[in-house]
Amino acid sequence: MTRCGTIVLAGRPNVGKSTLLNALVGEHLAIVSPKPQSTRLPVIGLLTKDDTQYIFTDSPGLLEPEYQLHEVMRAAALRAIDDAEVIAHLHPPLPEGPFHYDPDELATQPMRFFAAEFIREAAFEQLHEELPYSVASEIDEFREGVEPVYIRAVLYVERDSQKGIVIGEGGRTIKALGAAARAKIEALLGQRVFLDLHVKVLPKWRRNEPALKRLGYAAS
Ligand SMILES: Nc1nc2c(ncn2[C@@H]2O[C@H](COP(=O)(O)OP(=O)(O)O)[C@@H](O)[C@H]2O)c(=O)[nH]1
Ligand SMILES: [Mg+2]
Repeated sequence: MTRCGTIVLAGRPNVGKSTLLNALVGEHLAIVSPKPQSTRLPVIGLLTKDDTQYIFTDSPGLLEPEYQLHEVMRAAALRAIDDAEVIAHLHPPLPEGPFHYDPDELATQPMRFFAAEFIREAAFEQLHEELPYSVASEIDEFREGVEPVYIRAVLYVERDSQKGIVIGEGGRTIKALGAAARAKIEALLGQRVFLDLHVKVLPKWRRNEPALKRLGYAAS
């Protein structure tokens, strides 16, 4: 059995589509230029490896047409995109400029955010069906400079019946969930944590705009 498919190389002018086509087939087929709009018609390069045949299609850059030739180039590019099984969308290189963050930094959001997220991650691991989707978490207090770090958090559910399930028999479920969340927070923080986790009902918070806002899910 053999496999065969078309991969179109698409994107804005001058992002290196033709250069990539040539590199993929190992031959200079498509013209390359530092000046944009050098490719006017699709150029097909074939690569057959074992039982697989790749039909690479170089395409004119997607631009706002200014004259008739541009219209033809754009139409040819769109047709090639339409015909392909795979679209390789080439982007311009991410912009030149100074780093925004210290090279040693790993994340940009505060520890409180990750603490709340890891409580939800534990909920996704340990609760089932609709329940993880009804869970939200909020950090009420995050006290650093103490050993262990003290975190008081609330795990919200939408209904009383859900609260019962999350707490579990004799508090077993919330205890296991809290222990898992604490381990995740400790791993990122690199410090021991006391996680004081409470379960509360915030009725239908998923459909309630003020509640969504308060939980940090504001649309804007
Ligand atoms: N620095 C750098 N230049 C590239 C790369 N790929 C293409 N170029 C250059 O970018 C310019 C435009 O390349 P071209 O393949 O004609 O782009 P196309 O318009 O998307 O087909 C040419 O001067 C290439 O030599 C790359 O990976 N790195
Ligand atoms: Mg080109």
